[in-house]
Amino acid sequence: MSLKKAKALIAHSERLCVLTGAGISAESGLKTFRDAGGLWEDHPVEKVATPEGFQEDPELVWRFYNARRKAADIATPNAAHLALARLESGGVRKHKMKPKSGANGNGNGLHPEAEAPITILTQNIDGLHQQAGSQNVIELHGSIWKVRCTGCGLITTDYPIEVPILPRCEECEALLRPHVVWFGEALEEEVLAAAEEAVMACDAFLVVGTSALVQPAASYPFIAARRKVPVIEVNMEHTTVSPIAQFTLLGKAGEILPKII
Ligand code: BV8
Ligand code: ZN
Repeated sequence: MSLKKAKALIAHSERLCVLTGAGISAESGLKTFRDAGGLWEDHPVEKVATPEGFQEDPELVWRFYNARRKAADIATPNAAHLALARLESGGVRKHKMKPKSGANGNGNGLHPEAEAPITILTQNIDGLHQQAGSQNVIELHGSIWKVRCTGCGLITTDYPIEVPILPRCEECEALLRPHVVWFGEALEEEVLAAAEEAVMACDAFLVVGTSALVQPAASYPFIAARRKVPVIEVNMEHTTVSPIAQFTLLGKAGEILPKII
């Protein structure tokens, strides 16, 4: 029953906002953070995903991110990523996406069309949504494929899968770091603004594969619910979002999303 209702809600939404987390990439073979054996358990968070950790041991951090770059390089989009890309391309719905203007080449749709039928806010840094063909993707926490100079801020995307350790900037010799948002670091202003615009403009909100523990991403479904926008959750378990969701569809995203899209 809720599958049918969820499907109808999505089919009739004019502007769907989708928040995705590590769970949507699990069926692509990428480990999630918190499930048993998740990534964090191999490394304490403060050692590999904080600026202090990088300061203390940049080699350990680069080894951690190189391992994830290798895993992300092997991974391919799964049925859940592909279903969201199909939804956006209008393959399954009446509206056609207006030709996108302004989205910058690196797939971070930072100037989403306000009336875009779908905006994906992803906490993932693996790039699988873009690889699946989704255009309107906002990478809340950056991208594993981008490397940023700690000195001059130069961002490059053409490093080999395994970044030579320790990488230094060709321009200013400073140390390079993954262009991702670590704990205790602020998300980029324009990312926050674009995300908030999408959450405030949506008329339906889909949450897929996230434990919804990390702020500010976890706040978005709650903001939508406060706007009386229906929230649909797809997860293997109940989360903090479940009490405010119209439905929590329990199961694998790769099986459920193709059914409701
Ligand atoms: C900020 C990028 C402020 C890097 C990530 C106390 C102390 C210190 C900080 C805080 C604190 N309280 C709050 C904070 C803020 C902190 C925070 O929220 N901490 C939490 C842990 C309490 N947030 C921050 O620090 C953020 N910045 O607040 O800045 C500020 C303002 C101004 C100036 C300075 C600072 C920045 C947070 C970003 C951190 N970076 N990632 C990288 O990836 O390496 S977070 C990282 O973890 C992910 O991006 C993601 O956000 C999170 C993992 O969560 P999930 O994606 O949900 O994955 P998880 O494993 O948890 O869950 C998987 C789910 O999928 C499960 O529910 C599972 O059931 C489900 N699932 C599994 N398989 C499937 C499935 N579902 C469907 N199908 C399947 N097949
Ligand atoms: Zn530099």
